[in-house]
Amino acid sequence: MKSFLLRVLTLTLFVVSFSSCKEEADSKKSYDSLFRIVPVTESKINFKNEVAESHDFNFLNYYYIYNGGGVAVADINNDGLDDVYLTANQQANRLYLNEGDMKFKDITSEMGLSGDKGWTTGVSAIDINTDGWIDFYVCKSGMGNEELRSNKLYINQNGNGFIEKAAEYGLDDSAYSTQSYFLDYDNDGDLDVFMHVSRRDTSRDGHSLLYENKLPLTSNQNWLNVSFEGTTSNRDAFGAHIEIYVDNDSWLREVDGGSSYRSQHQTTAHFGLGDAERADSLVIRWPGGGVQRVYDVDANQTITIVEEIEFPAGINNQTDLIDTEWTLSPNPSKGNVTLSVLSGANIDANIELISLEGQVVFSEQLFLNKGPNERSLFFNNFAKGFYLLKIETGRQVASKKLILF
Ligand SMILES: [Ca+2]
Ligand SMILES: [Ca+2]
Ligand SMILES: [Ca+2]
Ligand SMILES: [Ca+2]
Repeated sequence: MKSFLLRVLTLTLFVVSFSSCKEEADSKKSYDSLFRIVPVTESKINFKNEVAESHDFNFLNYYYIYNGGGVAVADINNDGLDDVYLTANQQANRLYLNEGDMKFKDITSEMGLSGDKGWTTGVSAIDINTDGWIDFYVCKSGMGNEELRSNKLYINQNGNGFIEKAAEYGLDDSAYSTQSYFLDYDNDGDLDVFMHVSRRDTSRDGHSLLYENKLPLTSNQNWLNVSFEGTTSNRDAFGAHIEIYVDNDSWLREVDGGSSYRSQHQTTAHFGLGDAERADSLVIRWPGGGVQRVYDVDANQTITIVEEIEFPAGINNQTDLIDTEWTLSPNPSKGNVTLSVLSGANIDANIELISLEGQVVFSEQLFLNKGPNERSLFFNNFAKGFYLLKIETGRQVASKKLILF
C-alpha cells in the first residue's frame, strides 16, 4: 500500500510539474514570438473568401472551387504605405487602404472598384501604363458565362479612383486564365503580360498567352527597371524594399516571392517616373537589414544593384541619418539656409552643394552630434537656380534639392 501511495504521489507531482512547465512555456511563447495575429477589430480587414457548396455545385462539377482568389499588395496612392487588394470567388473583391499602424479602411466603393463580377482567380498590382500609379489586373475563370470570364484591368486615376479599361488595352481575355505574370520581356520600359491558362481551356489548346505591351510611351512616361542581387541577403533579393525619390514624389516597391495562385512576377522592380528624366535617389532596404542608397540615376534604362553592405537589423536606426529627418529651410531660399539633421550617432559628415551641371560649388566637413543638429549655411554668392545638397557620413549618403532665388 505504501508503495502504491508513493507511485500516486509521484505521478501527481509529475502531472503538476508538467502542467506548470507547459503554462510557463505558453506564457513565454506569448512574450517571445516574433509574430502576433492582428485582430480584425484592430486591422478592420474584414474579408472572407467563402465558397458555398451544394449538390449541384461542388468539386466534382466545378474544379476551380478550392483554388482560391488572390491578393495584391502595393501602394495605390503613393503615400509610402502598401495597400491590400483581396479577391474572392463568390463575393465582392475588396481594396483596403493602409492608414498606418496596422489599420486599414475599405475603399472599394469610393475608388470605383465595386461591382466586379465573376469567379476571380488572381490579381496583380502593376503600373501597366507607366504613369507612376499602380493599376490592377484581375483574372477571371470558371466554366459557364464567357462574359463573366473576361479579365479586368483597373487603371488608377492618379490615386483618386479606378476605371476599367481591359477592352481598350486588349486585355479583356476570356480564357480560363488562372493568374498573370508581368514582366518587361523586351526591355523597352513597359510591362508585358504572360497569362497562365488552365489546360482545360480547349479553345486555347491549353496554351498560356504572352501579350506584348504596345502602348507608345511619351515624355510623360519615363521609366526605370531595377534588378537586385543579394550578396549577404538572399541572391534573388526576395523581401527587398525599394523607395525611389524624384523631386517631391516617391514610389515604393517590394520584391516578393509570388502572387496569387501558380504565378510569380519578375523580381525586377518597374517604376513609371512620369515626366522625370532621372531619379534623385533609390533607397534599398535589403532583407538582411542593410540600407543602400544610389543617387542620380537616369530614367529609361534597366539597372542592376548588387548588395554592398549589410548591417544587422536595427542598427540603421541607431547610427544612420534618416531621409525624412533632415531638412533645409527655407527652401526655396535667398541664400541663408538652416540645415537641421537628426543623427543617430556622433558622426563625421561631409556636405556638398552640387549645381545642375554636376559641379561641386561648396563643400564643408561637419561633426554631427547624436540627436538634433542645426547648422547655418550661407549660399548668398551662388547663382540662382536648382542645386543638390548632399550629406555623406562614410557609410551613408543622402541628398535633397535646394532652390536659390
Ligand atoms: Ca498607400
Ligand atoms: Ca498606372
Ligand atoms: Ca515591354
Ligand atoms: Ca512595348
